[in-house]
Amino acid sequence: MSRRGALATAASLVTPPSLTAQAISSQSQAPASGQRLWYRQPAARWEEALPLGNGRLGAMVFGRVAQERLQLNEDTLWSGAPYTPDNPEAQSALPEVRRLLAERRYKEAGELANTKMMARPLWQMSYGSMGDLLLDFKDARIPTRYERDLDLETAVSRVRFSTAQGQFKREAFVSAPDQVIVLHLTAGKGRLDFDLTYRGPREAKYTPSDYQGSATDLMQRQATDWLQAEAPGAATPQLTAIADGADAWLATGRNVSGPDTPAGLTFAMRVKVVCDGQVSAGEQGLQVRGASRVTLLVAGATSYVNYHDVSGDPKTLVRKRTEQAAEKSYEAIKQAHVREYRALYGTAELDLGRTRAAEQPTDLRIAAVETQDDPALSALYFQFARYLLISSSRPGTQPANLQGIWNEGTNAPWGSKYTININTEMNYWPADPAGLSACVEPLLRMVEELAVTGAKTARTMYGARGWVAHHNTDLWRAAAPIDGPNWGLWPCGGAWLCVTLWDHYDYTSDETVLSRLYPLLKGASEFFLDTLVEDPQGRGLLTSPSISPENWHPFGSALCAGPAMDRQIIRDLFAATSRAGSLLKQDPVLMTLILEARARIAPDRIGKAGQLQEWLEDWDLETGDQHHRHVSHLYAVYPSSQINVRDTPALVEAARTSLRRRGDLATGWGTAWRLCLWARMGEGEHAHQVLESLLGPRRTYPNMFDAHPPFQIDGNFGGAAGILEMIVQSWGDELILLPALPAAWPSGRVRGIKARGGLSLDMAWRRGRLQKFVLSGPPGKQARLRIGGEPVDVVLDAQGRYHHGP
Ligand code: FUC
Repeated sequence: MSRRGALATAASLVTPPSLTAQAISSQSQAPASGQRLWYRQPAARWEEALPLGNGRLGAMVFGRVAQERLQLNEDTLWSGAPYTPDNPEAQSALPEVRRLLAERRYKEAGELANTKMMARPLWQMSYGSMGDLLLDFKDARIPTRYERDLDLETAVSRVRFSTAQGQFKREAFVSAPDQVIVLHLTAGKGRLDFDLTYRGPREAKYTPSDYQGSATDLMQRQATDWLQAEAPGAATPQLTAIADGADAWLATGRNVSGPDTPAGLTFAMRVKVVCDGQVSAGEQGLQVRGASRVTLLVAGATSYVNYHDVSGDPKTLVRKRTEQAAEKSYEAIKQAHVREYRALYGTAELDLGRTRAAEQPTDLRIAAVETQDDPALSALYFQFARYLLISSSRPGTQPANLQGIWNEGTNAPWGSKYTININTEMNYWPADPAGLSACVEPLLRMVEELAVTGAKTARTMYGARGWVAHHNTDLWRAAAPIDGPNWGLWPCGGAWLCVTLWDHYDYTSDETVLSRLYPLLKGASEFFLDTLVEDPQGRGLLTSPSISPENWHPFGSALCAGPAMDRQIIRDLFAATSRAGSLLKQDPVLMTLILEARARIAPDRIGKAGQLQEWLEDWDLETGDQHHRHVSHLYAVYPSSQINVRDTPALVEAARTSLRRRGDLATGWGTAWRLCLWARMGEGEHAHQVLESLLGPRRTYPNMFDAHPPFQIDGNFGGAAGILEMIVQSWGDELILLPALPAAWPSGRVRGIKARGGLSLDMAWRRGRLQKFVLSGPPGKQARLRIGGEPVDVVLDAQGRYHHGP
């Protein structure tokens, strides 16, 4: 199909029959900056609604005409209560499990681990929704003009439409300074008459195709149901919703219980109406009549104080926040929000060029990725990821979970938890390079808490010093192995988080981060000093028991000793701990032990197909799933750089063989990881091909959320890291400019991209060649750049700058 033909088909799929072609073309102009997502129809499904957030509070805005729906989230509204899932039987079973593994009796080892070593309860607690606000408009009509958008430069979402009754505009954002979700509605000519109801958290509906299909289905919609409306929820015993004064509605409730764990949290949601019409309270909610301007101020909170304290008072908090916000004008709240948001978002820019494709609505661009040249869509994807990180992870909030903070129901996919065998780490891959170091603080705080719960797990399960976390954790910082040994009995989750945080320090050179991080690194390292075992065949030190996440070897269970990823992560952990220890002049004896142990870890191995071995044994060709989504053993190439094109060419060749065998088709995050890997290995065209499959409708929903499927935010973040990795790389004490530039991005520009050692880069290129750059950082700092494969040493001047080019 020709490019033109593909475009025409995609457009006709979503053109609502009720709007004429003329009406559509007379609608809004494409934005000048391009930094927005925009649509010509409201959201029919959750994956079309637009996400807003301040790190803690989230809202999905549907932009519907007859019934606006704001789906709400609060980042501490999880199931269950404080709990300690460590299994005391584990320690006595541990030597036997190890012995069975050393004797290659994998099936028996798996069975014993399954009965003796797993967490109690076996499953963790789940993140959930805080319900919905529904605004039902009286006498709604089909619009003659309609547009909704999300402006990434202000973090404000707008809906604008005209009907026979007038012109209507809505603006929504989530304010960090005022801690409220704000929806501002105005009517030019017409009137705003609507009923406002609150619907409590409920289960979301997922069909098998939500898990097995791709986002493509959502692009196939033939028509728009302009007056779509959902039913209000039924009352539940856990929820009370009442008028709270003449112009506010207050809902209070309890979270849901978790596996073998009672419900331990209370939550409150309060919405306050400020308007120039009449507000009255009824049985079901509030009625607003005869207004031309309405502002809704929504606060949400739970009784969560921290992972072992749930004594907060959410009702008082939501009253205070809504009343305080109501004392300010809408404009003042909005201005404070935009100022605060821009301080983060404005730090970095990316321009990859612009074609006419960029003038189309966002959903049509996603649908046509593989058939039209649209470099600006990659830049938009990058900036959308930055927007998502700012909106889901700010100092003081919870870290971004599997869905950031946006979740529709109480039955979230994979519990919308912290899966720390790839997903949580991937969430933070772009943070530092993309100028959002401030957003990493929640991850550091979570790991500080995990180091406390994980110390109990280490003692109880392994009789070891230090701390350990396995493949998942939750709001309550559970650290024991869950879900069964083939997924959960992996001791390197905490170590990988530590290395991710070390990278954060390496980028920022922030002394406070270093001093908070050192005890975490030290504890994680002590755990491995106590638990690594000698390979009976003398190949070196190994973890045992473990798995290669979440792949299987063919011998009856996934359990094994010393998978490649573990050895690679622990090598990085030990290196980071010893660097941190020497920088802070701490624990010299321990540091020597750590470096000695590091040198004895079994090295990476090349197998019979020339591949990098995923396991210590050469099992790769014998596994059932040759295209497995995880590429754990390639950790050493990216995000680590232990294996790299400069120092270890034979191993990088083996990694390339492994990656080719795995193929490019994977889940959203699996695709994003492959993108980062091809970029790291300097293969720009291959990386770009993988990027197109990530940005296209198989792996990206109309609202630009990543499709695992279902929605999982890691792909958005990993994708952004990969896009940057094609343009700038920072590893091995070098800053590499344009290392994997594809032909599709001949000219472009970046501003504010960060590199290790506190460096910041602005750069422009034309016709595939570097044109100019400015490097800034600490005055007098020496840096080694690599440009066109050649090393270039530079020294920053007294103002902390180095300038090259016109
Ligand atoms: C890991 C992955 C899955 C999914 C889940 C949340 O288990 O293997 O694909 O991303 O985390």
